[in-house]
Amino acid sequence: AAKLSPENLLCQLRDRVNTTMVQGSDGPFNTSAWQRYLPRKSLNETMGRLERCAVVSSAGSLKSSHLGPEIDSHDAVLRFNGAPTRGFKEDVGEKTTVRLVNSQLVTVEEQQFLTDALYNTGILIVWDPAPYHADIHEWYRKPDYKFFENYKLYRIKHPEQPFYILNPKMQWQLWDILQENSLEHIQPNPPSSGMLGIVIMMTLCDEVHVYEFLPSKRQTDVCHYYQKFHDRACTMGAYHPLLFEKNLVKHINQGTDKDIYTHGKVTLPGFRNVHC
Ligand code: NCC
Repeated sequence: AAKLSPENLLCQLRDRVNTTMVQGSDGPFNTSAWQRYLPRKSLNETMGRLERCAVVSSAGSLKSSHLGPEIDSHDAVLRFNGAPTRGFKEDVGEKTTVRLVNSQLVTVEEQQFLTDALYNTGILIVWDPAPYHADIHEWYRKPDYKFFENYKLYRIKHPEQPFYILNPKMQWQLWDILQENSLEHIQPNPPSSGMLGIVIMMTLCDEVHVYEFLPSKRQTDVCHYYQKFHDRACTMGAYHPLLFEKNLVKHINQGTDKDIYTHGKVTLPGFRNVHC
């Protein structure tokens, strides 16, 4: 695989990754039973036009970063899964515009998705690992986690909070680009929530700053900034092709290496600002 130039790679991402949310007109969701649950407005309409956006990874290296005020200065902030802000404002900020959660979190009882108030702010998006390039019907019959029931329960409990289901096709469109631009064979598992969230924000915003996805000088084996748990795989990847995701993001970074080293900060253009 020949490495593409950063400009070319951005064009590939812009043109081949179709980031959409499941809509009432999509295949198996095209029933009156589903119409009541899916948000009426598109994600674009709900979010409006955004200039500067931040994506905050959950990495342990955010601890003692003092990045909170900088993160909160953005028009919109995306966070992942159960990453809290309460008690961590100083390092990660307190604004949450979008929270991207995986289907395991929504499904598994112990995660308390239906009851923890952490999930009640901002726009929610859930994604589920679909079989490689499966069509939406096949995925609907066999999701990785059976999250649909809890999705509906959450919607009944919080009807005013926008809550989208990420169309599963985008994860493999993105994976194909990761594979084409890597010298090694990548295991056929979908990209991490982190990588998906970055691409979602690139579709919505003029400019995206990503924090501690590429680790700074604070790099640590501590998995999350909000837990004591140590595991190297959190940063390097085990199930998800994290290392390949990070190489790709490094390649298209428009910020400086110093920004990565001191702030764990990457600057990416929104797709509106990518001209091919
Ligand atoms: O840990 P997780 O990810 O929720 O982290 C969100 C994203 O932040 C980036 N990250 C995280 C830690 C770290 N040290 N370095 C990082 O770069 C990654 O991009 C990551 O995607 C996930 O991707 O959904 C994941 O979810 C967890 C877990 O399911 C949720 O936290 C809910 O409890 C997975 N962990 C386990 O299943 C044990 C993780 O593998 C992937």
